[in-house]
Amino acid sequence: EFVINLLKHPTFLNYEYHTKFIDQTPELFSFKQRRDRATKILRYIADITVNGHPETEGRTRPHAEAKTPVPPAPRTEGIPQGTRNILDDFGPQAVADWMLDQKQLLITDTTMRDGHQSLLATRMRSIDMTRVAPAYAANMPQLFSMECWGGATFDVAYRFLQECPWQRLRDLRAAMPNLMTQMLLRASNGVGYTNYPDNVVRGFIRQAASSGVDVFRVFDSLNWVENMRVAMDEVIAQNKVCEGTICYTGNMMDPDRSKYDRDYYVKMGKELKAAGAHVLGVKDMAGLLKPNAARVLITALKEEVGLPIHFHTHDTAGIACGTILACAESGVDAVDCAMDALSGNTSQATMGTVVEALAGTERDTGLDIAAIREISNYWEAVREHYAAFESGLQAPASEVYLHEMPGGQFTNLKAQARSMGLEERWHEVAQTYADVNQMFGDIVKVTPSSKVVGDMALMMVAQGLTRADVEDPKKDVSFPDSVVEMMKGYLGKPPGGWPEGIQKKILKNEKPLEDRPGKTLKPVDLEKARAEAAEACGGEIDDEDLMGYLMYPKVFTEYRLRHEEYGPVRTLPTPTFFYGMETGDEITAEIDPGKTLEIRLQALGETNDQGEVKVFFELNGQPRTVRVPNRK
Ligand code: BTN
Ligand code: 3PY
Ligand code: ZN
Repeated sequence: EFVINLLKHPTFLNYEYHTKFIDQTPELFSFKQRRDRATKILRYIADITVNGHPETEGRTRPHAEAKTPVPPAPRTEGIPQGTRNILDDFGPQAVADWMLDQKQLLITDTTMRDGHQSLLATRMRSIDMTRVAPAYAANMPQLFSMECWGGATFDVAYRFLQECPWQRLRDLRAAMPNLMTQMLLRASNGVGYTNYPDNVVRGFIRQAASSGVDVFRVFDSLNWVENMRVAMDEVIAQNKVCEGTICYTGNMMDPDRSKYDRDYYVKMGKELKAAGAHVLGVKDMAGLLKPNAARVLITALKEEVGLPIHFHTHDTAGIACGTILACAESGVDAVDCAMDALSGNTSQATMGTVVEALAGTERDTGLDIAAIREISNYWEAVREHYAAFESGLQAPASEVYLHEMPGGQFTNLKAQARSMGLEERWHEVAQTYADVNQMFGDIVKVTPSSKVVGDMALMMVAQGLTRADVEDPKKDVSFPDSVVEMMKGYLGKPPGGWPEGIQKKILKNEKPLEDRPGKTLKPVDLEKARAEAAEACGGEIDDEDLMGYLMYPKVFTEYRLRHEEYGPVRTLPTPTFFYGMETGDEITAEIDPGKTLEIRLQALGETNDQGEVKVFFELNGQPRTVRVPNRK
């Protein structure tokens, strides 16, 4: 073992060792048994088969007859040219110029990011995406971009799916070389829930660009442009498309809520243009923009800002297609849609419907409706396997205009309310969420500010507190940590600052930050962090891993330790990953290109005195036995 460790050590391999190398390299003496990857995967399957997957326990199971999703075949030979070719050959400004020159309404497919984030709690696994990616590349080359990364998908991949999000990105990039990939980036919050030091934000963007992101939709959860500059500058420096984004909130047509009116959005649009945005994003994360307001907003931004506009909305109230058509009439350049089978409700507008509605008009999208139907049929079959993560939401609801929750938060908050025993009081939670928003001064609510409002609302409903109770200077209230941190200025500040009364009550005598947090957060010593991560994970930390660790130290470390135990489980089919196998089942898992495991479950043994079960497999025709603890 010692010799093997020595021969594999990078320092040794690079001839960089010296006489003290053995004394100073303790990992040479760590002889933790290393199983091969096939054995690790068998252990995983055995464990899930015997004990179940914690994430699906007690949840709705997929239909027994749920079909295996079959991706559509390419409709042409070779890979047609797409937007990625413009970016690669001529750069991001050429992409923006090209957008302005188009008559057709350009469409971004959000299925692989916001679609499942908003409908299936972000639980879609990479294998279900990468299998259909070649069909997108071949059959839908007219798409503007594929939103397939960022937002909540980053930490959910590590945390719940036992996958590396960077690998997903590289695989999708390789499978769709002609389409621009797109990510959602929370500016200084990266893909996390709080501001990170500037060098971490920059390092993350650099890595994302090099691993395959082409379009960065950059937003700030309080619409504070000052807090978006570092992220935008780095995207621009990487020669990728910088979509500087306005978050839409409230109701711009309501004279009683004049804080966010036409002029507010135009001013922010101009600031984003001055900050270097190639494209102006309009992110209606809750689906609050109504068609009549959309005409006013898009017309104003087109006339007064002059950048190409990319519009994003949610169908929570059931009106997203209508709003998109109003935007299209008003000259919007690009819009977001989800493939039919993962659209509607808290997700995006239905792509096939928008394409049909515009067919033969001036803004005809140029997309092939038959190709859309085929790909959507694939997603329909995929969705069946995620029944455990469906929210049970039955219908669109105009209540969104009251609470203003983002589509990506709605079902999460509902699940959180359920876990606190507040499910019966959901409409009270919704009203309280609206009250908290007013108490905080009417703010933009989008990750992470939306999570803070949600935390506060749940706390108030659970403790029976009203807004008046919370605001009463004489009443003692213990605020959630996230609320205290937001009032300290750790997420930046909203236009006009925080309401003084509530801020003072929360902070007592502590002074809040006035500057953006990145101005005072100390840069992270990256090589020190890498060493710390390597120590915690017991293995090498590459640049992608380092960024995972910096965003989510605990989540990343736990992922890595589980990876050491269970191997590349991302290669398992989704039913196997969540439910294990039935006796007699046979599956395949491609652990490397061309290296495929054929796995058959032969039998399950009895539980022995030590509480262990023997699980009998056939692996590529050879019998293999694995023992796992029975925790049931
Ligand atoms: C860490 O890994 O050390 C930090 C993880 C922080 C994740 C935050 S906690 C609340 C919120 N909900 C999530 O699912 N993620 C974030
Ligand atoms: C995210 O930040 O994940 C969002 O989807 C915000 O809308
Ligand atoms: Zn969204």
